[in-house]
Amino acid sequence: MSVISQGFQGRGRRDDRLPPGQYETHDFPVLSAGPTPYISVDEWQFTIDTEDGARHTWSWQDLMALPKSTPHVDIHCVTRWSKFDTDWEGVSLDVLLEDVESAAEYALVSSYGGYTTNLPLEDLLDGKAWIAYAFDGRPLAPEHGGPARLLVPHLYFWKSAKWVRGIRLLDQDEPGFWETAGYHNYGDPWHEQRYWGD
Ligand SMILES: Nc1nc2c(c(=O)[nH]1)N[C@H]1C(S)=C(S)[C@@H](COP(=O)(O)O)O[C@H]1N2
Ligand SMILES: [Mo]
Repeated sequence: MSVISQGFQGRGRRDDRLPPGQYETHDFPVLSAGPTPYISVDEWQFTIDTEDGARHTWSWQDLMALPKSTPHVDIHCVTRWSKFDTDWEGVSLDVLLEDVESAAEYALVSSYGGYTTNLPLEDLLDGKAWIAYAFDGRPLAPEHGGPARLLVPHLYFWKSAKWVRGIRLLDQDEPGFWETAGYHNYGDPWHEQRYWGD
């Protein structure tokens, strides 16, 4: 089988779309490490801080004024469920990072409520990640991360921080909440990178 078919969404046999050790579910399970924070769109803010200390801030209105994307993707949770053909609406990180000057290689994403997760900056670029605010044509429910969450479907779903509030761009990698607790630092579902040492 060619490598190309793996990431190819919406085509091919379903087996080809299921990463190793995963099963398909039609539910949308809720996985949260703590209570759901309720953030109104009036108080919601999203910031990107660069390694030089520059801060870029977007209000909800700012976010809504940006060009939107409608990613159609499969998602994979490290607890082994995968969900095919999920439909989202959001703003690509390419758009948000367009005017951000940075030579950083790493990103540390943080959420309202205190959750954090880390990934290489390049995994947020080139159409691979979004700030998503709608699911299935409706505003994103609070338990799924509303008003807005990170969506980075090519990595295990713990990287898709719910209730996202900001991203710090860093010269040096800094592990987030689950990464510190023993989850894999990168988390590629196709290589079954679940825990340290995988
Ligand atoms: N802020 C925050 N984001 C989070 C989590 C969390 O506990 N807090 N859990 C992660 C995990 S482990 C998964 S599998 C997905 C679950 O998203 P869902 O509840 O919408 O299915 O959110 C991820 N993002
Ligand atoms: Mo998860």
